[in-house]
Amino acid sequence: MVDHTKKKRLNLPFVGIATFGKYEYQPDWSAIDADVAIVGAPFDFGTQFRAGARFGPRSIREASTLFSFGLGGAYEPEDDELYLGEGTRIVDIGDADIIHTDTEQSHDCIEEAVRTIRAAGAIPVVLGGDHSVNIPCVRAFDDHGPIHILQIDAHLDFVDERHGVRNGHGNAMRRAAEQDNVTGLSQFGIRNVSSTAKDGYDAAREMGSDILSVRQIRALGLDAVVERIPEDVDIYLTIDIDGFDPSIAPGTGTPSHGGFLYYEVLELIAAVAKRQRIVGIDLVEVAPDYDHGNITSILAAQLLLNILGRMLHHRP
Ligand SMILES: [Mn+2]
Repeated sequence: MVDHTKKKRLNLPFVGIATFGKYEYQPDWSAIDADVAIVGAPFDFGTQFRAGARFGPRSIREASTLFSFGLGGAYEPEDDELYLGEGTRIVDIGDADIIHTDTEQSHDCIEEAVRTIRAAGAIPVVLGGDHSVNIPCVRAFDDHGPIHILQIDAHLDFVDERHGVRNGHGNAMRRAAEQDNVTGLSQFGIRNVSSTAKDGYDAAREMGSDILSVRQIRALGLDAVVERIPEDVDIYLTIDIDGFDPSIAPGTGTPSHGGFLYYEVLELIAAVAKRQRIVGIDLVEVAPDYDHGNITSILAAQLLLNILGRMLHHRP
């Protein structure tokens, strides 16, 4: 009989505790020592249609184990490059605390998590949660130099207020645009009806936003689209999973047909990561209970790991 106590564990993706990518769990937020720190923001009281994104972080973590075969990194035959190889310093610090019914306290906890990661010198990657979690994330960058927001989304999320609500998932990009160090926004994938009315689009354009639909991006082509993003500024990336087509991302609260496919978004972000610094990321609106095949969470995990691989590989 083989003595398994002496054997190195194979540790297949379905074995063990599901941290993000099966990277180390660091529950001590005063001891973050990494290039990238993952934190969950399981908050969905900002939704105006189907809730459920509070279960996004757990679902994305579980899906992300698929990409943790322990092969010493992710070899990409198309690029002939090894991404996330030995020496990759990614940690999962768990979740921000969430206080039921209380948006302000919950957002404060998310902001504190992002500030803590930044103070440790790591790049924060936030797993939502609905898109309102972007509000405390961008706020936590208020002492950073100029940043440009790159948003992948079906919806503009540029509502000023509705019935006094200013921090729901339809307000996020408006709050970001109001912040002093946010110099502009690229809002890509925008289509169809959402909470933002025409006045919101007018305000966004006035406040420095470049709005492109999926069809406009396809007509322009990748290079022309990348050229439209200012080059001399750090990028904060916010990815709403509903920017993708519901045929590949059904597990979300407000699906909108006519969305992006996987490589359209990965190639765009990879080109940006090659050119300039991406200083923070949130990926939001994965609501896994609407998708029993879990392809939405797998998409989220695959996209994030491939973005991180390219960011760390091309790091200036
Ligand atoms: Mn959104």
